[in-house]
Amino acid sequence: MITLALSKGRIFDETLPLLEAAGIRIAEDPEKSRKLIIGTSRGDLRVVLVRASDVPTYVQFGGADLGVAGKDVLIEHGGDGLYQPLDLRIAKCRMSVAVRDDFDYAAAVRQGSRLRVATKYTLTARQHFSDKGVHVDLIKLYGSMELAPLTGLADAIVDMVSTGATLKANHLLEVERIMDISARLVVNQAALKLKREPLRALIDAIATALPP
Ligand code: PRT
Ligand code: MG
Repeated sequence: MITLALSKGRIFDETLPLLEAAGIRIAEDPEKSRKLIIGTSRGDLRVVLVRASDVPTYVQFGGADLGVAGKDVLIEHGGDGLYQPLDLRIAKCRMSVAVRDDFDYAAAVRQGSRLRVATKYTLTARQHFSDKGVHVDLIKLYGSMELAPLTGLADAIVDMVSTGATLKANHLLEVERIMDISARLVVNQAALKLKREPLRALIDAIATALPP
């Protein structure tokens, strides 16, 4: 049996067409069912539904043989024990720095001010500001980063931006793009040895299903 870890929402929705192109159909709609383990049209493949940030952990420790996770999540996880054979080029967005539209970020950086930055992505944020030589106090949040500058919790946030609509609706401005983000296929390295044939075949089928 091969176990594939996916998270509900955009990762599931955007992985589905790739699986279908590889000839694999998923037995149930996770938004309608409460099941956490779902079968597929292939008897030897099942899907487990986990939190997006838990996908690398499931794959690392063998709770799943492979999974789909955003580059943002993989950087914060560290990638230990994970083989990353494919950039699936799905769930695309960018990781950016944003501030209130009335905050002069350039001036604050020029003056060498110490900035308070709220984010879920503390490793990436620390690296980014250290590369720029900007001193920051990081505040770890787990959701709704956009609220932090509006309430005075932070001067800036590091978060994912896709259309920019969320920033705009909250009077925030994207002031720096840190990196482009997309979702990757991650595979447990031990499973790749033990289940070499079926895993290789599945990885190849997904690779072939990727749009050019
Ligand atoms: O929701 P949960 O806490 O369980 O986990 P999650 O938020 O990490 O999961 P999910 O499903 O929201 O995101 C899974 C992955 O999708 C992320 O790890 C990213 O790699 C990728 N992705 C792609 C995004 C976005 N686009 C995105 N737009 N993740 C989050 N967003 C959020 C962003 O944080 C912001 O709040 O959408 C908002 C901005 O969107 P726009 O379109 O208004 O700019
Ligand atoms: Mg989310």
